[in-house]
Amino acid sequence: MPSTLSQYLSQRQRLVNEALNRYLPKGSAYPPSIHRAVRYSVMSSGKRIRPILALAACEAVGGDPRQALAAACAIEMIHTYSLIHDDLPSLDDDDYRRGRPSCHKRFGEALAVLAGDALLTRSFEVLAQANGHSAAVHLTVIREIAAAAGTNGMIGGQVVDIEPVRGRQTAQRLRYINTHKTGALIAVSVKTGALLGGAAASQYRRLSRFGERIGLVFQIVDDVLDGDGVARLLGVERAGAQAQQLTQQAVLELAPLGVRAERLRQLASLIATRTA
Ligand code: GRG
Repeated sequence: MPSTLSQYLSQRQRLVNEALNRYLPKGSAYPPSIHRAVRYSVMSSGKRIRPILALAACEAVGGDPRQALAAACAIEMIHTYSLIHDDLPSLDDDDYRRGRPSCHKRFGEALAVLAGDALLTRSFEVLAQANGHSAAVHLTVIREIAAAAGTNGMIGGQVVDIEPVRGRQTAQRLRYINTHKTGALIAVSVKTGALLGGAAASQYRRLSRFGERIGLVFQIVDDVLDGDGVARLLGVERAGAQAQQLTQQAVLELAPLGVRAERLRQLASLIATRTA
């Protein structure tokens, strides 16, 4: 392994940030207000965990990470749109995001709604332009990402999350929220990298299971950090143990991929042990 994990993460964040900068309209492009709002939210201190997972999954099946770069950026655009909309007064009403005022606090509510819409639209424009793959792979990637972002994925999870709970919260309902609201976009990041790296069918199945598990771990850890969701239902200790067990199961899926999957193993452990 040529570099430490933290060097690898910085190098990958730089690669993703440079590509995002290229894929987004310039701040001066007409009408500048929306492009400034879009750039303000995207070009901030996000960890870029989803695009980095996509690039690592591409490498894990022997692909060149550049093959997955455009799609990885498209996923980060969708993620950023979800954060902008989630922060709106009608949803979480958050004043701060990524260490600075949220998009609607800085640009007003109307532009924040439109910035989210613009990012979702731009992400599919970038996906449709990404070349160098067969039409079949290209279409599968677009379909998988759309499904992960829609009502059978992130939006579905968000809707169940905001609905009032009638009676007792159940583990089944929380599992749905966690696998859909946050898990789906993380899982599809891994699937996208695998598809664009030319994964064989068995590798794709294994990486899909890996992605689904670490996607769920990501949200369980979020719940543990916030004392919310699964952590409130099961207690912090049992929720933590569940996250650990899922991470072990996820990493076991990578065994046949050998050393090429080492970064994915490290990313899984980072997701399981993150403290922020
Ligand atoms: C409103 C369309 C819509 C969807 C909302 C994913 C989501 C669904 C909302 C995000 C709200 C949230 C804070 C969820 C908890 C988990 C999560 C996605 C945290 C933020 O992701 P990180 O930690 O953030 O990867 P950075 O800033 O590093 O990109």
